[in-house]
Amino acid sequence: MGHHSTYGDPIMKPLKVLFIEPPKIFWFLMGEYLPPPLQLMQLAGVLEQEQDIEVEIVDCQAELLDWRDLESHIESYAPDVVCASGFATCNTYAIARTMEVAKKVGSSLNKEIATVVGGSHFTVMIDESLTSYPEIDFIIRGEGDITLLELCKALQGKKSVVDIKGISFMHNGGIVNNPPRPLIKNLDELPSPAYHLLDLSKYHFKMMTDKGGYMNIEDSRGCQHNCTFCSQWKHWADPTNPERGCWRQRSPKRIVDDIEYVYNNYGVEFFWFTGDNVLVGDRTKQISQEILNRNLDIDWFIQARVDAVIRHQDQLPLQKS
Ligand code: B12
Repeated sequence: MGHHSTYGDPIMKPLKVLFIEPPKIFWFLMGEYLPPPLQLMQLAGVLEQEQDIEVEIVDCQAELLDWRDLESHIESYAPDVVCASGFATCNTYAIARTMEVAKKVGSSLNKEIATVVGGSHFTVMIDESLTSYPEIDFIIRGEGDITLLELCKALQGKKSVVDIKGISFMHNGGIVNNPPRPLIKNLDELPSPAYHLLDLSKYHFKMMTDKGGYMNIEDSRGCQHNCTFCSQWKHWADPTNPERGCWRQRSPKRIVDDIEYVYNNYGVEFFWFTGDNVLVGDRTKQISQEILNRNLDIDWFIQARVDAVIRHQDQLPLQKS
């Protein structure tokens, strides 16, 4: 693959970033399913807006690639940066192994690949992760969109890593935790996920629906509650008030714009909302209305606290229709 870019400074080679969903052990609990790696598509959507960054995603699950295939893929794409998501703890070893492979390939090309991880697991397990897995160069804590973009700029030599809020890394044998990054105020300002970087016809969730395809849709980040058993509100808490939940939403219009785009362009008919407590106010009513107005024949799945379901039971028939 060439390095040619039609944009930007023709002399400067674009930074090549490879997002990897590693080979995983099949998780039987949810029946036959293959989930789309939304976090990678979301982060890629932000990076691909930059003219001097080139982005690719490889989903080893969807493409049926084993570790050896992944190694050849990294070798042939020859990225400068490799990223993977530790959104669930059960994937940690697979992520560490991915970074180990990337470092191995990097050295064979006589060039070291920078390895970056993020997600809810790594955000809370910084010390253990950086000391147990020296193949991980950077952990991005919490909200990753802008932090990863800034880290890429630093790797291009346009910024210093010291100034990047929300990252942790090893330096001179010690762990450096840069200050936390303030949250994005308006989630509608983020670009849509880079859907076109994956073959969306591969994803499905048979146990949930007879409808075709499967896509995760971000409707909100965080939660207004502080349940003692849950890690999610902490993951998305405002760093200036870390002991309280913080809930930010995308507008119903933006959410349904993404649904409509994926439905029209890829024929996907099943959508899993990523929010932890989706039933708040009359928001789901507005989302249902948008879906009905646009004649989208889809199934959508939401998660909500039981008290919210009882409080908003009047909205349920509209969601079903
Ligand atoms: C959709 C979803 C699923 C889907 C699909 C997941 C997928 N992509 O494959 C399904 C239903 C398949 C699923 C399965 C499971 N899930 Co789940 N899931 C979610 C849910 C609701 C949304 C995830 C999402 O897409 N969010 C939107 C994205 C954009 O947010 P994000 O992942 O946090 O990413 C942002 C940052 O964290 C960060 N970031 C994340 N990764 C990276 C990587 C890099 C390089 C960088 C820079 C930044 C970065 O930047 C992103 C943008 O800001 C979350 C809860 C939640 N609200 O997030 C639980 C959640 C991730 N799931 C969880 C769990 C436990 C599971 C299961 C183990 C459940 C089970 N017992 O079977 C399985 C694991 C399956 C597997 N083997 O991977 C836990 C993980 C907790 C933990 N520490 O382990 C969560 C947090 C729920 C919870 N409340 O506890 N899940």
